[in-house]
Amino acid sequence: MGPDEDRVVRTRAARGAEIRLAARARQVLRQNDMGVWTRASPSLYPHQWSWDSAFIAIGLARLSTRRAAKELSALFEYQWKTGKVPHIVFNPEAPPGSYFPGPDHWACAAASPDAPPAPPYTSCLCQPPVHAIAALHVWETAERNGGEEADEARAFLRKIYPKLLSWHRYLMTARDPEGSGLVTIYHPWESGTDNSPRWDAALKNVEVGYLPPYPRYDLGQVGSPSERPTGAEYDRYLWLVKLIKKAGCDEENIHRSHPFLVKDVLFSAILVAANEALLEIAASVGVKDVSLIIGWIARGRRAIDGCWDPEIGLCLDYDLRGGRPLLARTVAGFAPLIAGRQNPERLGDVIATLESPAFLGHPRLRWRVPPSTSPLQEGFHPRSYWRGPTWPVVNWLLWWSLLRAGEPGRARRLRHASLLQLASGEFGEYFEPFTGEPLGANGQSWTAAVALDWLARPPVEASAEAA
Ligand code: 2M8
Repeated sequence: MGPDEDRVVRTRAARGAEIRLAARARQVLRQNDMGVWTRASPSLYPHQWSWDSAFIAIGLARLSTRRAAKELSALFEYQWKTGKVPHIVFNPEAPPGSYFPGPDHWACAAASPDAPPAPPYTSCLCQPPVHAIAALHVWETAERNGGEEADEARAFLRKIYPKLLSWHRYLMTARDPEGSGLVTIYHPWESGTDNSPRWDAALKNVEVGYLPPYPRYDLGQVGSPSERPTGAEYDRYLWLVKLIKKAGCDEENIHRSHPFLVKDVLFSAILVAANEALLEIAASVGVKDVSLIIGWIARGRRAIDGCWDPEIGLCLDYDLRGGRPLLARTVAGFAPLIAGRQNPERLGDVIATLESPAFLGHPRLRWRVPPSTSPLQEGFHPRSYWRGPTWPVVNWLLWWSLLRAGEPGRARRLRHASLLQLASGEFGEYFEPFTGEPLGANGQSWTAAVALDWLARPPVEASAEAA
C-alpha cells in the first residue's frame, strides 16, 4: 500500500471510530433524557443541575435544536424572583435515598418569598452562568440549519433573553454588592469545583457545629470513596447549607453573617463570556440599548485582570472573610482566557502556564489535557474529584476559549487529546490524569454532550482550526 492509500485507510478508520463514539454519546443523552430536561447522570445525580444543563444543551443542539432549547427553558421555569437560577431543580420522581441533600433537605428554600412555587423543589444556591453561551449555540446551530428550525429558535431566543438578562443582573448586583466585577459565592457547590484546593484555606475558617448524622449515598455509587469529597469536607458543606437556610436564603443576611464568602474568578470569567454571548443574543432579537451589558463586560474583565498573580501565572480567588487571595494552582486560574479579549501579553502568560509542567507539560500525563488541579499543587490528588482528575467539560470550555482567543492550533490539539481520552466510549464524570481511567459517575450527561459538540464540528471550522 502506498503512503496515500495508507493515509486514506487511517482517516477512514478514525472517522469510523468517531461515528461510533458519537453514537455512544447520543445513547448516554437518550438514557438520561427526562422529556424536557436531562439528568446529570443515571444514578449519582438524578436531578437537573444548572450548569450541567447548559453544557447538555450545547451537545443536544447537535441532535435537535428544539430539544436543546427545551432543556434551557425547563431550567429557567424555576428561576427565582431575584433572577437567580437554582443550582438544582429536584426531580420529584427520583427514587428516595438516591441523592443527599435532596428535595426534603432543601424544602425550606421554597418558604423564601423569592422562590418559585414548589414542588418541584429547588436548592437556593446557584452555579456558573454558562446558559447564555448555550442559548447562543442553540441559536447559531438552528440559524445554520435554517427554515422552520431557525424560526423556532428565534422565538426561543426572544423568550429567554429577558430571563438571561435578569439572571446576569442578579449576579452583577446581589452577588456583587461592592460592584467589583467579581461574583461572590456562598458555598463551594456554587463554584461547581466543589472540593478543589481553591477552597481549602477559606473552609478551614468555617467552624462546624452540631450536625445530625446524614447519609453519603454518593460513596456507594463510585468505584472508591477516595473519588468523592471527604467526611470533613461534607460536614463543612452541610454546615454552610444549614447557615444559608437559617439566614432564610436572604442575600443581605448571608452577606452579613456567613463565614464563607469568596470572590470566584472562574465563575466571574464565565459571566464575562456569558455577557458577551448575551450581547450577541440582544443583537439577534433586536434590543437597541445594550449599554448595561457592555458596562458589565468591562467591569468583569478589569476585575479578572486585577486577580492576576504574576508569581504563579494564574488568577486567584479572593476570600472576603479572610481578606486575602486564595493561593492555589487550579484550572480556575485560566480565568483571563475564559473571560476573553485579554491583552496579548496576558494571553501569552496564561498560555505559558497552560503549557508548563504545572499543567499540559507535566511529564506523567496520559493525555495532554489539563488536570483540574496542578500536580505541583499541595492537596493534589489524582483520583479525588476536583483535586486533580481531568474534566472533559472543563476541557471544552478551555478549547472554546482558545478558539475565541485566536489560538486554533492549540484548540485543535486540546480537542484531539480530549477525544482520545474519551475514545473508549466510557463517558466518565472525570478521568485520572496519569492513567486516563474514567472515574466518578458513568454515563455522565455533560461529558457525552461536549463529545457530541466536538465530533459534530463542521469541516470548515475544523480546517480553520488546523490553519
Ligand atoms: C458535582 O456537584 C454536586 C453538588 O452540586 C455533588 O457533588 O453532589 C459537581 O461536579 C458540579 O459541578 C456538578 O454540576 C454536579 C452534577 O454533575 O456534580
